[in-house]
Amino acid sequence: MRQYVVKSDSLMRKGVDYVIDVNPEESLVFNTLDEIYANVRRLSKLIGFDREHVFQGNEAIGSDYMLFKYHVQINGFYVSVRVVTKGRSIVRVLYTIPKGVSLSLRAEPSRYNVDEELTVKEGKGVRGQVWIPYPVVYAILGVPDVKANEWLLNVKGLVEKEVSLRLPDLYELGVVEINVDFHCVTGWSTKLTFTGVGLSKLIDLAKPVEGVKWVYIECLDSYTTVFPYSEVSNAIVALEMNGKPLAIEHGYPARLVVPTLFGWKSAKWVKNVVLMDSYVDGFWEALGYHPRGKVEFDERFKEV
Ligand SMILES: Nc1nc2c(c(=O)[nH]1)N[C@H]1C(S)=C(S)[C@@H](COP(=O)(O)O)O[C@H]1N2
Ligand SMILES: [Mo]
Repeated sequence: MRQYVVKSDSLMRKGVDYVIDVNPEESLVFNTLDEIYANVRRLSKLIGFDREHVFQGNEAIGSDYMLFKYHVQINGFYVSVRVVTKGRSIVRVLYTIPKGVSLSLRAEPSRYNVDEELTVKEGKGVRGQVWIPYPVVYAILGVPDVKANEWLLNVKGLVEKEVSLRLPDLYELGVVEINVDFHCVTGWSTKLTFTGVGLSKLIDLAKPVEGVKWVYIECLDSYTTVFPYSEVSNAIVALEMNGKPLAIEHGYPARLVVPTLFGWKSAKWVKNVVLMDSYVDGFWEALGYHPRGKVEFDERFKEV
């Protein structure tokens, strides 16, 4: 088993000090809820966390994964325990440790090898999605207070010159309209039309330097996410949805749309596009979700 400490600025916003990401490595097979519990308690004890876990519920994530949730109360704080299963095996256990809880757990700094995660793919296609007529609104860190006049979209990181654009500047770059199948990792899909500027157009203005591998996104609500640089050609900075300016809850003034990747990569209220040469978790990635999230490979959770 490997257990890593994971930190994320956006999780901090939710009062989470750090996450412990446990990858059991050996195959932990279960048939009943009791067996999941017993396996997870055993892993918990191995990291020095010997407390009763209270079962909260579970949900299907696509057709291959289930997410079982437990919590443990410590001095009035909740440690949440998220157990990712695939078929009849436990693939990951994630503990979110809130600020204010002092625990000394056995975990090491992350040595997560993201390159390993991106290899070995057998494009089996997306599975377990249900089509719905309109997208469900998510705002895990709340809908931010947007001042469109002051808003700037910045391209920074490994660039020759940082670029900052206002909303009218984006329209001046020229917009395109795309019809997309939008897939949320939790299992719904919907058809949408977006109007916006190709992300590569913005990035070209900033003249990226050699060696960029990842795009890290920071939003007004402190939400963050990340995806491979090679996906930029599929992405747009959307300003309109279904022919109307983005509604505030859908990301006004601008959101990313990366139709080849699951919905959590399509960050709303986007503020900074940061080009990087190495991988850093965003909000959901720190909670076990996939670094790439490619729909055609059904990439929902980290597995290595
Ligand atoms: N800033 C921000 N962007 C976000 C999210 C969020 O909570 N905050 N949720 C993501 C998820 S999980 C999905 S599926 C889509 C949903 O887009 P919608 O809220 O416009 O339907 O937004 C993504 N972008
Ligand atoms: Mo989602």
